[in-house]
Amino acid sequence: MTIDAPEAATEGAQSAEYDAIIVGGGFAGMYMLHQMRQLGFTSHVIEAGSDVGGTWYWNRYPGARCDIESLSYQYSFDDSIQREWNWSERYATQPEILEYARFVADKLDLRSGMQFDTRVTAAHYDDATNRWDVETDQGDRYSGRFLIAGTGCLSVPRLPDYEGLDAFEGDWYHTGDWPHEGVDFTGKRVGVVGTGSSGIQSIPVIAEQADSVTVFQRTPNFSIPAHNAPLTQEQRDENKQVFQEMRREMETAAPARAGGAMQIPKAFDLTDEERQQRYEQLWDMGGVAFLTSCADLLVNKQANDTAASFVREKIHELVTDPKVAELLSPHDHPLGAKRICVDTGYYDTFNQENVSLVDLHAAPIEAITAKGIRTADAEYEFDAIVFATGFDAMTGALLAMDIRGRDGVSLNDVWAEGPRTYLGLQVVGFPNLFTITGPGSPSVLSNMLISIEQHVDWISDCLEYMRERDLGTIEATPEAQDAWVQHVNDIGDATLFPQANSWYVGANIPGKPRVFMPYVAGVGPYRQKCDEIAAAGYEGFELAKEAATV
Ligand code: N01
Repeated sequence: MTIDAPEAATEGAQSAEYDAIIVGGGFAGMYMLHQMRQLGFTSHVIEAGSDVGGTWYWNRYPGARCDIESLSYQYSFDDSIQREWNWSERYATQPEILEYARFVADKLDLRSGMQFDTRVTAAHYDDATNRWDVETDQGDRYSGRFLIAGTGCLSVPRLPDYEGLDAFEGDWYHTGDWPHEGVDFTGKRVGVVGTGSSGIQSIPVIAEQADSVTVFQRTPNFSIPAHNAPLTQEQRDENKQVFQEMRREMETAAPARAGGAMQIPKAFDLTDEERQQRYEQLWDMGGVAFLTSCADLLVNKQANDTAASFVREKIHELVTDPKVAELLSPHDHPLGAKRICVDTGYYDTFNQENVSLVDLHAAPIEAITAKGIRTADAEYEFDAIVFATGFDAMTGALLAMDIRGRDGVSLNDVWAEGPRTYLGLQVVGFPNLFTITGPGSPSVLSNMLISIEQHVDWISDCLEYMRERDLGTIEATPEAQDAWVQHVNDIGDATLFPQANSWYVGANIPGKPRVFMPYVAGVGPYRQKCDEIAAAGYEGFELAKEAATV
C-alpha cells in the first residue's frame, strides 16, 4: 500500500483514515498541515488546546514573552504572512504571539483540518497494515500511514512532588498552564518557586501588583536585559524588505562558537579592555545575543568565566543589598550552559520593599502547608503560590503518549536510558514516525521557527519522494542512528553544555536519564547534513515498497 495520490486525496472527508496524523496544533503542526495540503496528502491535526498556538496557547503567565526578537520569530514559508502582520514590540508578548498564530490559522484556513480539545493517548504501529492506529482521550480512533509529532519541546509542565499541596488553602498556579481568565494578585501575599525564564519574566510583573512577593530560588540563573521597546513603522517596513534574505542567512548560519559568518573574536584574542567593552556593547544591545559576544564562550571555560564575571558584576551594580546580589549571582554553571534568561527589570525588582528572596540551597522546601511553604528553617504564609518550575522538556510530550512501534515495542522502553534518534527526525523500530524538532536536532538551541520550517520541509520532501517512487515505509537504520547519537554526544561533549544541571540534560526531572538532548552544531551545518542525506536517496534510512500483509 502506498500514499494516496493527490487526486485521490479528499481533505476533510469523514473517513478516519488519513495519509498522516499530526499531533499538536502549535507552529509545527500548523505548518505541517499546510504543507500536507499543498502536496495533496490527507491529514488530520489533533490538539489538546481549544485553539492553535501550542506553547503560546498555554503559557499565559504575567510577563510571558518570547526571548527571540519578534521580527525573527515568524514564519517565512509564505512571504505574504510577514508582509501582512505587524509586530508591535521588539519582544512580542504571549497574547500577541497567540494572535499571530490565529492570524495565520485564519489566513490559511487551518482550523478546518484540526480537532481541538483532544489529546492523543496512544499511537500503535500495526505491522500487518503498516499504518499507525491512533486513539484519543475523546474515544476517537484514527489511522494514518504517517504519524507526525509536532508536540513541542517545552509543553509538559513539571510540578515538583511536594508533600501537602492538596492541603494548601490559597490558590496555586503553574506558569506553563495559566488560567485563561488571568489572575489578579492585588493585595495578595504571593510565593514564587523557580527562577528560570518563566520565573524571571513573571516575578517583576507579579511584584507590581501583589502586596508581597517571596521568591524561592534553588539555583540562580544568568539573565540579560531585554531592552524591550515598541517597534517603529520604519523598523517594521525595513524588516519586511529584508526579511527573506535575512532568514536565509540565519538558516545557514554556523553557531557563534564556530566563528560564524560574523567574524566573532575569541575571548582571549581581545585585550581585557576590548573584551570588557564588547560585553558592555552586547549587554546594552540586550537579549540572548550576549552569548555571541565571543566565539568561544561555550567551549572554553576560561573564556566563559570572563563573561560570567561580567554579568555577576552587573547583578551587584543593579541590586542594592550585596547579600541579595550575591545570592542572585550564579556560580554553579557556565554562562549559557543553562538556557540564558532575558528579562525586564528582574534584578531591580529585588530592590523593592515588597520583594524578598529565599535561598533554597541553604534551606530546601520540605512541604507545602495549609498556609504556605515550609522550608528547613521557616514557614511562609501565602494567599497564592506560583510554580515556575519548568517542563519535562524535549521527550515529555512524546513519552506521555503510548507510542508503540514494530512488534508492539514501546517508545518509553526504547528511550529508557534517554532518547536515541536519527537526525532528531526518526527512531529505529518506529517506521513512518517523524518527530518535528525532536531530540538530537538543534531545536531548543535555535530559533524554533527556523527549525520547525526546516523539519516540516524535509518531511514534506521525503513524503513526496516516497510517493513518486511508490514507496510505503521509511525507517532509520540502527547503524545510522547509532552513528548520529554518537556524533550528537561527541560534539555536545566538546562544549560546556553538559556541565550544567539543566533541562537540556533532563536534570530537572528526578530519575530522568542524564543525556544532553539538543544538537549543538548549529542550524546551518545541521540543515546541510539533512539535505545531503536526502540528496543521497535518504542515506541511513531504509525505504521499502512494503506490501501490506492484510
Ligand atoms: O523552567 P526552568 P522555565 N524546588 O526549568 C526551579 C523556555 N521559556 O519554565 O535550576 C525548587 O528553566 C528550578 O531550579 P533549578 C526557555 O527555553 C522561554 O523557567 O533546577 N525549585 C528553576 O529555577 C526556558 O529555558 C521563555 O535548581 C525548583 C525553575 O524552577 C524553558 O522554557 C519563557 C524545583 C525552573 O526553570 C523553561 O523555562 C519561558 C524544586 N523542586 C520559558 N524544581 C521565553 O521565550 C524546579 N525548580 C522568554
